Amino acid sequence: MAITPHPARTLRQAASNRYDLVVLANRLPVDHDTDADGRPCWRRSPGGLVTALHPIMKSRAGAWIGWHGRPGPAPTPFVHDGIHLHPIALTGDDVDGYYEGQSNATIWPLYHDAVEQPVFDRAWQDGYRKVNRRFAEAAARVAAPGALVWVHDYHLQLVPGMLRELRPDLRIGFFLHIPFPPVELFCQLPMREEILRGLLGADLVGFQHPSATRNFHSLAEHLLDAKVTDGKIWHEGREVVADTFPISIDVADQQRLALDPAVRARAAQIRRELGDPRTVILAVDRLDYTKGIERRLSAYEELLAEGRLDPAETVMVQVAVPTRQRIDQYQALRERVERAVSRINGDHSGIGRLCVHYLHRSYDRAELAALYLAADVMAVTPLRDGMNLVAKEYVATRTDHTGALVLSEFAGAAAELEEAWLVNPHDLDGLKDAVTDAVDADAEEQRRRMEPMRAYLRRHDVNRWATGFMGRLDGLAEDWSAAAAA
Ligand code: GDG
Repeated sequence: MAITPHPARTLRQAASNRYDLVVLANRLPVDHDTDADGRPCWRRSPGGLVTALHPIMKSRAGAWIGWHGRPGPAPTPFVHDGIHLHPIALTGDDVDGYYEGQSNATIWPLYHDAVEQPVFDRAWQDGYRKVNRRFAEAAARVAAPGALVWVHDYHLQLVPGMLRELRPDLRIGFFLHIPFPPVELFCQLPMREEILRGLLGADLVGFQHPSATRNFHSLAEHLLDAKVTDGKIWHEGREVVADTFPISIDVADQQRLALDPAVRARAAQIRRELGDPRTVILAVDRLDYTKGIERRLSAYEELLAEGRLDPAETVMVQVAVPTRQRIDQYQALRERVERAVSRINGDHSGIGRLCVHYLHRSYDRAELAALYLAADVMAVTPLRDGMNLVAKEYVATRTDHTGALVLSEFAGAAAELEEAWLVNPHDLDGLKDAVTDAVDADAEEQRRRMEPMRAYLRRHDVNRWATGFMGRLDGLAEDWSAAAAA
């Protein structure tokens, strides 16, 4: 992974340039790190968004605006790995109000079917407005005349509207990575109209799943009396297109990892370290209440207790990546999950033979790929999820068409990976049946399901997602220039 010294390589020119393509996301695509000599440096973040946008950002010499991850002053704009990075400063209060409060304790649970109670706090709303304005103003400063600006995710829903006021010449796209809720739920939001108007500041609004797009259309009709025809929303004399663009992964790169001899050797070693069980069931999630970790553990616990899974032959590996650890609901979830894991292990494990390996940490991509290779069954059971890239990564890793994916109907990925064992995670009996069916599936059944999913993914990789969205926005821009010239 490329490492650039920080901030010595800052390019002064980056601060003064104006860009034809500007991306805004809560986080910059780099993380603070230290190099081999202990000096601070930046390291490219592992996330899928970075991978997706990197080639386009490089070829179009784009700029990326985002938070650098620590409260306090922002570093000077700099270039990393060919992308111009413009850090946004967040104070400690901004982190509390905008990020942990309004974004992650209000909007996040509400947009995920309120599977946890959203918290409404007026001070957080002000923080959200203030930080969204900061992002919008930064974009207004660096975008070239007529530039394309692509705003990402639920943290920045006011930005399109704010930016349109500041710079009506820009073409603005917005993509929501998480679900968009039904009207009745959305309408709980005290900022509901402000957020909807913010989103409608974009020319193109993209969602992961057709149901999210439909919810957005209905909301515009319901709340603003907007006219919706053919996916276009007429709002304040403008046309806003809302459509579905399911995100994906870098399939070729995932396959490359899966075929790497070192990764394959590591997968074999993992199985040995787990005691060479007949069945390895794997789950990989951020430790988030939307991911259905507790339901999955309950299903596994009941299957062991009923003797439908043999604890001497079955191991579950649960990777639970630490996330949002300062938020109360996440601390409470961690306690509940850890209690459940120790209860299952107390009741069903033996000496040197754990039923659940619970790993509360993050892993690099190679180790994750080795885990995917080592797993007979991958259990992805969110209560609600925008897409779920882990499910796609598992399928892309299984180059020999073995393995079995149990996938929640409430993950966006279920609309595409239709051959998985699709489950309703709220239906514990259904979930248990799906897990045992997947455990018992023979090689032929595994191939029958895996082959079409792999073929689908090869055709729908992340590059197609990024170029599809950008191409659509570019196309809209061309339509308008032609209309203006006519
Ligand atoms: C949001 C939406 C939507 C996981 N553990 C480690 C690690 N990961 C990587 C995975 C995967 C990514 O993180 C997780 O993506 P998901 O899609 O599963 O979930 P969210 O983080 O909730 O993402 C989601 C996504 O945005 C994209 O639009 O699909 O619905 O909620 O790529 O491999 N990466 C590393 N170490 C880990 O331990 N490096």
